[in-house]
Amino acid sequence: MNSLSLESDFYSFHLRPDEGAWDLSAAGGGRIEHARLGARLRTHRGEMDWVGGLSGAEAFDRGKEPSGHGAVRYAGLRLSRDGLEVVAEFEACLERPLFLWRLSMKNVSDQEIMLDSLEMLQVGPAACGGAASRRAAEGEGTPGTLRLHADPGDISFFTNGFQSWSFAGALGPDQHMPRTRLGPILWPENPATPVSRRRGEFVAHMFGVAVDRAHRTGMLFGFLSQRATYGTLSVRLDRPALSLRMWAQGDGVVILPGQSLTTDWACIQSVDLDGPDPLAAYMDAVAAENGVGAGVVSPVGWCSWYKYMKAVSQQDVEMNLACAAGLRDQIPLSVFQLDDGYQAAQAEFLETNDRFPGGLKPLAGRISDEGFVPGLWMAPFITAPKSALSRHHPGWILQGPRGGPANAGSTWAVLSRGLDVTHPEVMEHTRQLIRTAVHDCGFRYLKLDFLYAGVLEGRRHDPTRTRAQALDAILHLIRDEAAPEATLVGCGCPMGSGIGVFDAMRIGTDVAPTWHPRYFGTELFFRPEPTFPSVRNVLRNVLARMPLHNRWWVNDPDCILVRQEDTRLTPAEVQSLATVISMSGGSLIVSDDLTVLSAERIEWLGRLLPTLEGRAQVLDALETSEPSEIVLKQSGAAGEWTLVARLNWDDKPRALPLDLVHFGLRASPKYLWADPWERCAGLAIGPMLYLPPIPAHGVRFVAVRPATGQPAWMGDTLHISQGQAVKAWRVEGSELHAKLSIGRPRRGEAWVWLPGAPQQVALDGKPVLARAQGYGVFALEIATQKESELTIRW
Ligand code: 9PG
Repeated sequence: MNSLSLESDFYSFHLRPDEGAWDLSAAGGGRIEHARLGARLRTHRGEMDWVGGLSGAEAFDRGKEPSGHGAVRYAGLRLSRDGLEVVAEFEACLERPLFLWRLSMKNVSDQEIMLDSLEMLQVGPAACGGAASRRAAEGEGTPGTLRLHADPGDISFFTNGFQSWSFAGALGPDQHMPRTRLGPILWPENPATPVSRRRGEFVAHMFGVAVDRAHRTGMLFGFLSQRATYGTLSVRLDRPALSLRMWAQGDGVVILPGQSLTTDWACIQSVDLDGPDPLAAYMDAVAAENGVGAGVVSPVGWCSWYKYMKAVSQQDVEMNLACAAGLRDQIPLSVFQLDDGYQAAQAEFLETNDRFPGGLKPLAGRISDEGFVPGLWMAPFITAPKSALSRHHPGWILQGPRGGPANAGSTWAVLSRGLDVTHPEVMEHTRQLIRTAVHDCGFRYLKLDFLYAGVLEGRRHDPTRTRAQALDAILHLIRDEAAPEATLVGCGCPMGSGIGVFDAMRIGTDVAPTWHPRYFGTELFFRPEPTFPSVRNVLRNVLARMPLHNRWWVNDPDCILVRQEDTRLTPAEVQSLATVISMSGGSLIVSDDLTVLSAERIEWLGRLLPTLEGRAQVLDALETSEPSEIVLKQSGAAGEWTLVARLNWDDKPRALPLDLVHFGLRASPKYLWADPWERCAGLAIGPMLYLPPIPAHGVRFVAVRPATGQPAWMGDTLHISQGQAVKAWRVEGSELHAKLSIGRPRRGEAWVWLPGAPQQVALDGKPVLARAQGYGVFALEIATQKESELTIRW
């Protein structure tokens, strides 16, 4: 057979088995030529790589068939040789712009085979590390080419980081892959992935997107799941052709005679950079592939960590609990979560220290009695060298590849250890931990942290399981034990392993009361750290990983800090954090001492509740690591409007006009806008909105709608949505009747546009002062009840 082809409206794919090379052209303009497959394997006798050749393979073609991703055209090849059976399968989705493939290796010999990597795609001169480059170096065949456009323009690459805290964002050819300067002291990223120090050379985990900024097009390369192996990409941004290697990490696992390993599906998706939701096809396919259910509503609550850290006491929790109960009408929180610091000793998550004399179960009871959901932090897969667990169960500690315990990073000033999560006793121990916390103590919200410690490189009790399989098994055990009623939040978690397991997932590093990273009073050394606690690093990841929200899980952006003292954050920085967290639609967890919050900051927090539905679009997320253009459409009784935010990442104020058509508004001669942080509103002529300069690290956040000459609700300080408080809106002649409610009483300012000067404005029958702002805009001071009636006559 000399070629195998698959066609869809989106792709045309040709594989030449004899050369072991394939081509793919996308209707979007992207083109891959002469890409290679391969595998790196060993036996105890030496290497036995497969360099992708498939000559003599038996073809099997099931034609067109249904799949979890709509109808597909399917074809595959099977080849047996040298004790190995290789299966390569390909699927062109007919209803969505996805092309899928996977590889399977079966050991048909009588000896153990060790798998180092499965090479899904190698193209370009620098598809480093793989069999193809070695083969190319030996003069065999061409290295292949990858082009996003016939006439390549300005290129960037979006990289997804390995775990919750890892960097995510777009980088250009002149940039370096962000990396820590703290070496092995910091928690490891995917320890099996080499990171280049060259400019324009990047790695990505699970997925990455190569983008041609000039031609507004791109291609996503990724894996639909991470259940079999961790899937990794490395890329070099050269023009005109890029180099890309996409591989499944085999971790050196043993494939026993008769056993096989099949990769997760690899995937290509064409990307229209100016489309409304450029990565939607991939993001939805991942959710479907991992069986993600209906999902939970975004958790709203309080967490002890960013105020009290390890010194937290029962009294701190109880004081905040009483305060939260008292403030319920202003800030209706639901979850009350105790973080790290309560434990009697390292890795003993059910025994409390003397700052918690009452113990965990009574505390959960108190929280419940006050009407909140009790939440607890635990880090089940990490421990300290001297912990009781390490001493009593040395066999539970994961051994590194070169002997000695594997390093889980220097957390809390000790070189911590990871557990061997394939060990049956570790699994049973974990099951007991979850059972006790949820079913015995009554914690219905668990934040499970430092989960990467379960996938360190090392020699496992079960050598036939990849790191991805090991984590997958224990996370599903946790999910099953916790039962569906408990909300599970992943943290420090390899991202792909959490899909279909966690209700919410931390998608960035820790927040801190500082914009730039800072440690021991110094910013100098720590400022460039890409994953060190700081608002800057949090915002970057929240914006980069926005498309995951409400598909894979609820995004947890990490806590919001609104405190006015004991912080280095300026009011503008707090507003940036509040605006981005809020527009993300993800979890909203405050981590301040509620008893000392000023009235102003309580009012700010109150605006954010309930959380916004949907997910914002970040227009420049695939083009820069400091994205600054955020849009979230709204509709309701008040009509249709758009929330637009523009961030200023600079250390000094900047005037940044907003081009409303660029932000997705329809062209209109006039627009109405309202800026609730600045408490002002107005009418703009033409689509360019010129507002005062944005402070350093601040945000310009406006609600905008085309002006139609009809009475309009423009925005308010009642709720961040700028209009969801309006439950009914009826205009009769020169009278307006509106129902206002956010489910609780609230005081604030609102802006309306009226066709004439108001003769009478009343809320629940009481007169309201309307201040003219010019051009038909009026500001109203209002205090709504749980439900209120606004009438205006002009
Ligand atoms: C509790 C915290 C909070 C926080 C988590 C996680 O490398 N380190 O020393 C290190 C310490 C803390 C940390 C991450 C790394 O933060 O993200 O929300 O729960 O643990 O210890």
